[in-house]
Amino acid sequence: MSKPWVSVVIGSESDREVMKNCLALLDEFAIPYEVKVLSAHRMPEATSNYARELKSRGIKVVIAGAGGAAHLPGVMAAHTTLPVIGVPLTSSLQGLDSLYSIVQMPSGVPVACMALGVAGAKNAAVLTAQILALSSPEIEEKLKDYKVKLAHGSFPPSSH
Ligand code: RP5
Repeated sequence: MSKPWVSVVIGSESDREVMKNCLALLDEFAIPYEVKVLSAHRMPEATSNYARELKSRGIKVVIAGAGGAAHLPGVMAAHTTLPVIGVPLTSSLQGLDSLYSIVQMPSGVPVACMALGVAGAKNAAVLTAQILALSSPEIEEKLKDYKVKLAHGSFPPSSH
């Protein structure tokens, strides 16, 4: 297996089911990734240590999915200069708590906030591919194929 380019961090095992939609698309784009379960509040030191080391390990993009107060993407962004894509997951308050936590990052520490749930999980993979395609003609080709498949209904653009 090649060295991962993408870190997919989830706040709990309970987030994995929805985030599988993200992993499936990363596989489709042949983007090497690793998945880590890290809670920013239950495992604060492990989370910050992991975030700090990502760049030196060759990771290029971070995807962080979390529910509830959903501070995980923001904590990752606090500890790295890599782009962080946040996926708000529904665990309470219909996911509005997660959405607001991720989208409303204070000035200076951005997180690219996706849609809630499955649509956001998928879009996180597509946005990651678009970032990586800037320096990878292979991924650019796969993105073009993906858009053709989308147009033909092979990947129905589900919103949930
Ligand atoms: C967050 O709290 C996780 O991202 C998850 O979405 C939510 C619930 O976590 P568990 O109580 O299922 O571990 O930290």
